[in-house]
Amino acid sequence: MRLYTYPGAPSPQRVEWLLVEKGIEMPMEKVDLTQGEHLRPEFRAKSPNADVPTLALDDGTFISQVPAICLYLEDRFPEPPLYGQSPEDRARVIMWDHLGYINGFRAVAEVLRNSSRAMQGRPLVGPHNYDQIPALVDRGRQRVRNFFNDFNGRLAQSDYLAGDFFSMADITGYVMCNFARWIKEQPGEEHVHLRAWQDKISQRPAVEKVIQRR
Ligand SMILES: N[C@@H](CCC(=O)N[C@@H](CS)C(=O)NCC(=O)O)C(=O)O
Repeated sequence: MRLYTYPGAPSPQRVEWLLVEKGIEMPMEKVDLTQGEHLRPEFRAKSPNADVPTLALDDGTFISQVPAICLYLEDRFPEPPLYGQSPEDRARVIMWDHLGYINGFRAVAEVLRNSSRAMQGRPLVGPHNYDQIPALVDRGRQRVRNFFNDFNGRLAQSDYLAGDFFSMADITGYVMCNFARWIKEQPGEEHVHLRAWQDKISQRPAVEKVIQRR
């Protein structure tokens, strides 16, 4: 197997973190997003949405999209589990993982990609170009603050996002809180539960290897 990645970008970080937790080693190949390498035909043949991470299997199959890659690796390398122990656990992990993606990642990206000059024409990930919509920047910032509020509320009730065990949902939630720094947003004093959870998760060795490495 081989992972196509871009170090420091939030979506690849989710998969790289899973690899560290499970002790899986594989070659990594950098796709330089700043040079548009992901939009070239050679890479688009591997990743239909022209995005990283993308996993190449030894039989020549390519899998893109973080949830598809992570669930594949969970099934192939079940220990330690990152989707819990039961069908109900798995469903709750996928639910909170997806909420971290849509309300965390997509909100930060809405701000970043509609305001950055470097991302002109690229407000949405994928093979197609669009115009930026500057009016989305303020709304995106509100969405990021609501993400912090809502996840703080969840963590007031639960030790980890999906229940009483560490999971892929915590990886995604933590990566997205960190991604928010790119637009100078961070949980505030009022987000007591979210910050306590961040402190707890930041003790994991994977954080130093994957998040603080850049
Ligand atoms: N929905 C995708 C999102 C992947 C994604 O957004 N990847 C970003 C890096 S974080 C990317 O490849 N961006 C390419 C671009 O900016 O055009 C997934 O879950 O894998």
